[in-house]
Amino acid sequence: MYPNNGQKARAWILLLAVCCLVGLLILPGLAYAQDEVELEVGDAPTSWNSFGVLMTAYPAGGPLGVQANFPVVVFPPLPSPDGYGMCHWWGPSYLGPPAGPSKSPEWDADKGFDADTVNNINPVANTPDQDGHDDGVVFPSVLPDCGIANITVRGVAAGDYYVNAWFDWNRDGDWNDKSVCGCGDNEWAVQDFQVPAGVFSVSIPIVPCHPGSDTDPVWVRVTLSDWELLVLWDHGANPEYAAGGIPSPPVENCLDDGETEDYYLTPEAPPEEFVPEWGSIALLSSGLAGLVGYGSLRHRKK
Ligand SMILES: [Ca+2]
Ligand SMILES: [Ca+2]
Ligand SMILES: [Ca+2]
Ligand SMILES: [Ca+2]
Repeated sequence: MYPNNGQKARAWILLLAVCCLVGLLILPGLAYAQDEVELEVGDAPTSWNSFGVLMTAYPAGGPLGVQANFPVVVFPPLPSPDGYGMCHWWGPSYLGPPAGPSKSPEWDADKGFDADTVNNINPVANTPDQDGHDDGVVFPSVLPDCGIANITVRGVAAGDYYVNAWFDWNRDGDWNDKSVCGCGDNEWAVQDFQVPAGVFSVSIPIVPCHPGSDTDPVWVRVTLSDWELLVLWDHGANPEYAAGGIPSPPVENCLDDGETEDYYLTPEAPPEEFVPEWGSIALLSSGLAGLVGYGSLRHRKK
């Protein structure tokens, strides 16, 4: 015996009511659970934010020059081309001086709870770089183009942990580019540099690259975690990790423990080297020749 139209309609209404009830019960629970999460995330600018407005990478804070596309926001409506914002589950390890506290929790980069009282970035005001405790990395004042520079990274690790770092060498607002100057590091410049358990301070060599000027500002991300990103990257299966982001779904892929610090660096110009010009060399040569000639004349007169 087949149900008539009236019975079918009632069945559909009942199914709809059950779905609504389940939704009403589950969704607030999920939202509550998400809002309760305490993470540690970065504070570089990104146009892939919760407000759908463009942010500026260079110059930081605008006016709009180079658009920022860094993976920063953990729960954006649309992920960046390099995935979701790098994030860490809360834990005891951090970048910074051992006395601490050297990191602060937040729910996301641009909305919700933040222990610093301001969010890490304010997309509407085009203001990045507001996370507290960016205190774990010392950069040299000069980053020599295609030379070697050493960054000092200090912190506290609950075991054998790893430091990763990205530099936006070509200044295009992301950290996903390969070798830019043909002289060494790609933008994933430090890959799983292992640091010892406990209080650590390490010097890590990098090869900087400046396609424009040596003093062009550059956004840098430095991350500490017990996860090896080369393993997570998995030969390119998860390219987001190579570009400072994480794949979807975001929270499940957040790194355990550790911290991410984002920096807006403005390197100083390298000291000028003395390189004599050809005109000076010719003048010096003729002067020396004249002296030699005068000396030989005097010698013959004696
Ligand atoms: Ca820190
Ligand atoms: Ca920062
Ligand atoms: Ca914060
Ligand atoms: Ca780049």
